[in-house]
Parts: sequence; C-alpha cells; structure tokens
Amino acid sequence: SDQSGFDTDVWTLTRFVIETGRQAKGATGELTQLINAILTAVKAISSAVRKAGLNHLQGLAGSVNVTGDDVKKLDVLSNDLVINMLRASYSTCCMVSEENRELIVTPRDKRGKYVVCFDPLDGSSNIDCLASIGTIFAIYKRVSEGEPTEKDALQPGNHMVCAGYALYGSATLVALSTGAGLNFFMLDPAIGEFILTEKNVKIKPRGKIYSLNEGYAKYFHPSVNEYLKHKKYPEDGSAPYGARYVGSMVSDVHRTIAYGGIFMYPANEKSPQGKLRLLYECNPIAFLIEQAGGVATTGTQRVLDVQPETLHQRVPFVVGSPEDVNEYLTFVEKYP
Ligand code: AMP
Ligand code: P6P
Repeated sequence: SDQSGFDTDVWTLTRFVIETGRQAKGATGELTQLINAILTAVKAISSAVRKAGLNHLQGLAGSVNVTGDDVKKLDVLSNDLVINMLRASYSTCCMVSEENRELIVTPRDKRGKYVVCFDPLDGSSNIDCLASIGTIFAIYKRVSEGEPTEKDALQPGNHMVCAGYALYGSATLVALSTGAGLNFFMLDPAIGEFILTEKNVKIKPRGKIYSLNEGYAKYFHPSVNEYLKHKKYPEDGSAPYGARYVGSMVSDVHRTIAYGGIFMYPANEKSPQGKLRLLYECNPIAFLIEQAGGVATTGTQRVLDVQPETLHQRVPFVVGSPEDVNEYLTFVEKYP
C-alpha cells in the first residue's frame, strides 16, 4: 500500500505538550494533563460544530447567558464539555466560563493548582449562518490557599501561564502558547490528533487590513473615526487599507495574526467599555498576539496589565501588527 504520505514520526499537539513539559524543570505533568484535557474538549466541540445542522444542535436552547446573549444548544454542549474535561483532569481548583455567572469551584477531591478562564464557543451568534466560531482559554496558577475564591480568577493577564484558541473554520486549528512563542496545530480528523503546522508564528510589523464593526461609527470616539478616515483616505497617497469583519473574534483575530493588520472592538457611546470580556476573550488573545510580536491595548493601557475587578468585565480592545496598533494610539493621543 502507498505509505509515502504517512508521517511515522508525526508531531501531534499531545506529543508537543508532553515534550515541552519534560523540558520544564521540576514539572509534575499537571499542566500537560490540563492542556490535553482542554484539547479533548476541543475535538469533541469540533465534531459537534461540524454536525450541528444534522444533530439539530442549531437554534436556541431557550436560555440566555450572563451577558444576555441568546444561548444556542452548541453553546451549552460546549460549556459542559470543557467543564467536565477540566474537572476530570484533576488540575483545576476553579474556572470562569462566559456561560456561568458565578465562579465554578472544582469539587475538593478533584482539585489541582490551575485556574482556567474560557469562552467555550465564542461567536455563537454566527452558528446558524455557518460562519466560523471558536473556543478561547487562559490558564493561571491559583493564588489562594484552601477554598478557591474569585481572587484566583481576577489575576492580571501578565500572570498567565498558558493561553490558546481553537478555530472551527474550513479546518479546525488550535493556536497555543505557554510563553515561549506561538504555535499552530491543525486537526487531522483521520487520526483525531492536532498536527504541528507552524512554529513560533510571528505577525507582520504592519498589515493592509482593518477589522471592526463600522455599524457603530455613529457612537465611536472621534479618535476611532479619525483613524479609520486615515486608513480609507491616506494623505500620503498610499493605498487605502482593505476591510474585513466576520463578527466572530477568533476568526478576525486569526486572520489578523496570519495576514497582519488591526482588529478593533473599541468603546462606543452604547458600550463604554466595549463588548469583549477581559478574562476569557481579551486576555488570552492579548497573550497570544504578544507572543507573535504584536501589540494588545485597551487604548489607554496594555491589556495584560489590567487588574480585573469582576469576572465578566469588558474592556475596549485593539490588537494586531505593532505599527498598525501604535499608529492607532497616535490618534488616541491626537484626539483625546
Ligand atoms: P506542572 O508541575 O506540570 O504543573 O508544571 C509547573 C510549571 O512548569 C508550569 O506552571 C509551567 O510554567 C511549566 N510547564 C509545565 N508543563 C509545561 C508544558 N507542557 N509546556 C510548557 N511549560 C510547562
Ligand atoms: P458585534 C461574538 O458574539 C462576539 O463576542 C465576538 O466573537 C465578536 O468579535 C463580537 O462579539 C462581535 O460583536 O457587536 O460586532 O456583533
């Protein structure tokens, strides 16, 4: 039989995480266990997402989540998968999910030293039109002794140990970093494993695409509209930027990392802190963007330096190629 295309020494994500774990001095394997548990949930979510239409998983589950969004069945299923896989990994003491108002405390007999903040299915308003959706997670070491508390989850992003996202797009991709660079892995459904496809990914210094919901232009701060004007009518005669917006953050962020450019969900009059949540959308993405050499700002400070006050708080969010984000910040200066 033709074995030519078969890699008999394949670098799966499972193998990659075990390898980096072995290189970590004194590691017990608990973080490795945790990351691989999340990946199991991601594989199951990927399978469910791709069969959603066939399994009647689309449509509303008849409830709303903490931020008032209509919860769709895939949301509920994805949330249950992540919580159960994390709990069964014996490596978490508590978790924060976009779908749960309160801190999720791990039963005493299953506790470990990590805290996970996650959005099980981000972009779920796009499920019924088959636009890409994603899973996002951030991992921290607990800071409490004894009973876990919200303080374990309310750590600034600069304490993060690991972050990642899964993108359920034309293929299923995982982007992961434990602080030593950003790596991409693609799911090979034939063997049910994520395969390392790109190591130490770096974002372009500058791109040619801006990405935000211009439907809020009426409510944007002048600095945003002045920046956009500069992108559309460059005074120096250079080519205007292209516009791309999926409305599903993992898609828009992944394209920004892959092609360069800027993704923005700025504050606006109707949402003075923007829409994206700090703990399980902005912080993990900011961590990954910085690992790729990009910049992630709220417009007034580095996202990873924000001291969280509440589990579901929102922050204005502007990320991407360093030259693009820094150019935007000059407009923040110019139009206070
Ligand atoms: P552990 O004892 O497995 O919880 O790991 C202790 C610390 O070692 C972690 O908090 C990480 O900083 C590092 N570490 C452990 N496993 C890995 C891994 N698979 N990849 C990268 N760093 C790791
Ligand atoms: P808007 C999806 O609901 C989400 O949380 C992010 O994935 C996405 O970037 C944003 O909201 C889209 O929001 O206001 O542009 O529809």
